[in-house]
Amino acid sequence: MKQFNIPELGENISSATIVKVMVKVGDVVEVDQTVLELETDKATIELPCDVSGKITEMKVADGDQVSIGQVVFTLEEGAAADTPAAEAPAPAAEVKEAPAAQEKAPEAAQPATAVEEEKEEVFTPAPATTTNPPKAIAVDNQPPILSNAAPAAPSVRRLAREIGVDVNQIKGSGPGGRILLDDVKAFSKKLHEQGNPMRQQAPGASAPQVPLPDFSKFGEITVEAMSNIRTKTAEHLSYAWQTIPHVTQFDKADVTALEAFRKSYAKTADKEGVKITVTAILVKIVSAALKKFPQFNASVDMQRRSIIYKKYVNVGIAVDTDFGLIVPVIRNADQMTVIEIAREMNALAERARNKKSSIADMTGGCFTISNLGGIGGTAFTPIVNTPEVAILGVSRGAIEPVWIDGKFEPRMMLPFSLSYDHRVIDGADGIRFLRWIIDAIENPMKFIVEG
Ligand code: CAO
Repeated sequence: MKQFNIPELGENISSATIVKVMVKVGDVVEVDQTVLELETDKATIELPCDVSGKITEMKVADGDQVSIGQVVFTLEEGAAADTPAAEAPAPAAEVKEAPAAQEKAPEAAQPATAVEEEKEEVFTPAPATTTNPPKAIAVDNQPPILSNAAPAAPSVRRLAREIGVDVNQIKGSGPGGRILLDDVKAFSKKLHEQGNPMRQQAPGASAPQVPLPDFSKFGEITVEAMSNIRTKTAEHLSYAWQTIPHVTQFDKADVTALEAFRKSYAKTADKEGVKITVTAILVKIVSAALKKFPQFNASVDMQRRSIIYKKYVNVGIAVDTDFGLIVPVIRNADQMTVIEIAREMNALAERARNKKSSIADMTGGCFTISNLGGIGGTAFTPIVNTPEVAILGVSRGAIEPVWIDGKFEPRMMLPFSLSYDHRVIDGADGIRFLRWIIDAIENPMKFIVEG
């Protein structure tokens, strides 16, 4: 009898949530067949099987929190499948059509008492969730401290999150101090009796739930459950917005010469099988800027009153996908040529859009670039991707009249919006950093000398 276990998913990843179990008891699985869709706080991953055989026992279900090494199912070698091909489980694409309903199913099917029996949750580090232990929240940008996680089942955490209660403030009445659903309800009631629902809000927790009006009174509506990625994005951005004092500075670079070069170089790049886009060039320049201005390649640890400076340069790229915003990371971008960056960026974006990102693709970022210019816009205020301390937004390049040597000249101008964490970066540094980037774009020779 063999078994399939949750493999290592990447550095600092100790657990994940099962979005979908794609096989069932009686199925014959092959090596490399996708058997689970897993989600960490960074990515959704389709997990291939590394063993083959007939599944004899399934030990997990949709929505379970699983840890590295945990047994997923057991198999018997060389046995025939129980189910004829026509009755085989729904293919991945079909299953994917109704993620929300599938995620909710196990919880809805269980009575409250059964939910209380759930297995102890192995808490997933997720910097943005309301389930962060209080100490972790106080640390601001730091990921939660695992050992401090309140003992509570996933359904209990979910209820707390949904009604805007910080589970870590609740004293559990269950065995070993375990927090039960009733504890959450009683805690919430007490807070409301005290007349200040805001008291339950730890820094970074999402806003308390204010009852919504019945919109259907005003017209037709449809209601969709949030996907896991959308939920995580919402929590992460709320956390960043509430903990980081944001400043955004705007400026423009004259990219006329850069655009002319891109056009002239297109054929050569073609031979390399890549397209040199503005984003790829920006990754290169930003990587050099991060070395020149280390306070932009940092994280804040308010608990220890310290700033962590990184000697490595990993640049995250915001990628727009059908299922939401994903930020894959180009590792050691400072050591790559623009061609290598372009190639890596394409590969990462493609994997992200096909839901094939690995954990390594999604972690370890130092700074993020969000280029919305391919779509449009003149400026925006990007939210810092905590625990990073700055993000560069790029809007649409356009030809503008620029006053040069006593006359207007048509120049291609690229707008930038740099947001940063004012706790560690002062305004003067912010504009120095942005001006250095613009200078490097406009004077590539200076960049070669200094960058
Ligand atoms: N101004 C004008 N044109 C731009 C531009 C800009 N700032 N940035 C890109 N373009 C152009 C490109 O040159 C290309 O045009 P051509 O096909 O004529 O050469 C076209 O727009 C498409 O570019 P691209 O998207 O294929 O390539 P990219 O490397 O510039 O960008 C990526 C890659 C992954 C950043 C982009 O595809 C993307 O997903 N952007 C959205 C990011 C996002 O969602 N940010 C929001 C985060 S906060 O919610």
